[in-house]
Amino acid sequence: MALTALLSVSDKTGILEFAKELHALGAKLLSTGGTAKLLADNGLPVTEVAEHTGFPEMMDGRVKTLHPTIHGGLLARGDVAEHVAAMEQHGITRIDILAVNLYPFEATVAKPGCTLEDAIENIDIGGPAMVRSAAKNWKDVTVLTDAAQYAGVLAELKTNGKTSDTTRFACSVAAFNRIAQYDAAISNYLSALQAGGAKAEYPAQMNSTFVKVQDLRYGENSHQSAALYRDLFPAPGSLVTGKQLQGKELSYNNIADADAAWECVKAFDAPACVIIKHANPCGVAVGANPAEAYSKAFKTDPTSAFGGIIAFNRELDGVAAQLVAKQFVEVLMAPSFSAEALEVFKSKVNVRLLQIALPAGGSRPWDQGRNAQDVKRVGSGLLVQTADNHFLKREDLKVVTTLQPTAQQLDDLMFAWTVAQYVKSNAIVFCGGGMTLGVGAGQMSRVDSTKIAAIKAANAGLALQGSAVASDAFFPFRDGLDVVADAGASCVIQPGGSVRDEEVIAAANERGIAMVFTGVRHFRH
Ligand code: 93A
Repeated sequence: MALTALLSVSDKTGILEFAKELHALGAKLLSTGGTAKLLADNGLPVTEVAEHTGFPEMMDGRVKTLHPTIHGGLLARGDVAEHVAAMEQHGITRIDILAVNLYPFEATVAKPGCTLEDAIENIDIGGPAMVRSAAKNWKDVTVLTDAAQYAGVLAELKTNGKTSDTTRFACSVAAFNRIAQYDAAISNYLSALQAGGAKAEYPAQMNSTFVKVQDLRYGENSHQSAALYRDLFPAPGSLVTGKQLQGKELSYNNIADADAAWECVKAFDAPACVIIKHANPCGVAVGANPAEAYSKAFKTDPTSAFGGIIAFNRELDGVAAQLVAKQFVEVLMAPSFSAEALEVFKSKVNVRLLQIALPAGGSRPWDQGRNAQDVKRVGSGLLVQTADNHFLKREDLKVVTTLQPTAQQLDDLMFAWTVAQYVKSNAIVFCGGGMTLGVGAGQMSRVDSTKIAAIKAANAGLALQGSAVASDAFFPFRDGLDVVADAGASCVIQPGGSVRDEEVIAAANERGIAMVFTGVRHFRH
């Protein structure tokens, strides 16, 4: 029996070609006003929904497809005699294929100056209703909500005359995902408006739809249950786009640490290696190749590196793999692994190898592969903010001391600042020669972070004499500056902006330190 396809799309991309192919397969085409016109103008035989239902489109198109002839055709089960009888009795034709994309609500409200009236008129009612009917009845109906699905469905129809259960179910899931996303956009827009208006330049409304990736064995601790969710449309280069090549199942803490490692390593142009323990970098370095970067990163804190999570922004080659294999590693991440590297870890079956493609254009296009928003749960609420995607350029630096930093010092300062962005506050990061020398993280006092960084450097046998130091936020008093000077720093990078900046600058001048201000801070809690 010939198929019936209902096509009703706002975005007409690819629909004409799709309709032509369906027609060639003998399908009967039904369509709403604008879509029907496009098909008819291109010589395709198409029946308007209004003609099919015997009911005109009305109320500015608000009522087009909301009719039992349409919904009966989408919802009737082929395997229930009563449904089939009802179709016959009421002259309802089964609709086998439904292609719908919705009124462009998201694009409309994203336009500057969009009025409430514009937004309301772009809330699609009939489209989602049809999509829901078809998606519910996925055993009988193939529902397409994205032009990217057209080709695959056509190929199946050509080969088998019908789509497979697997395809129809996948289409149904995609359809419900799209509706959830669409409804969330409407609800968020209207709620933000009610809450006093959304600031257009501050896109921090929650607008993500999440889908479950997997249950995890447990959460941060074994008495907590946990699961991983991902954005419906994950950013290229983000953690959840990764593929695990081998090893034990990733745990909750593995995933959290892997994310910290991946975000940090992506921030470097040169071959880099980041070692993470408990969400903080305990070694970061750049080098001529992954092996050199790893050797340097490991030197920062060999004790903490034990059982660490290690990320590279270059293919992990055999040489680097041999070095890494000498230590206990939980998770190893890279954009790719050479055959030799895979061979090295083949026998270490517990080591989790995670392959994640870098965003197109390499590691640095900052806006790629990063979250637009950060979300934190608070008692019965959510804190939402735009993510800390500020990346410093050299020309943004302001030298505030009499002593100017040398070119080498500037390199070290930029490196230290990049690392500090990924260290929990209060963050103090001593660096030199493209590697971390001492990292002080997560202390309630900046002075204590500094002392800890110095102790760790001493434990690792690393000298801080002549080092560059980054502080994620300003020094409120000169004591912090004195402590970094005592530790051996020769130059400092910090945001500035304290009421006592003058006192801190004077201290730097007195101690013979070159200091630059960034004008931005990187609290990370
Ligand atoms: O205004 S609606 O909510 N009422 C409807 O009954 C209805 N049926 C389909 N919007 C409705 N649609 C939508 O019209 C579809 O979701 C699609 O986005 C659009 C296609 O209209 P046209 O074919 O006239 O361009």
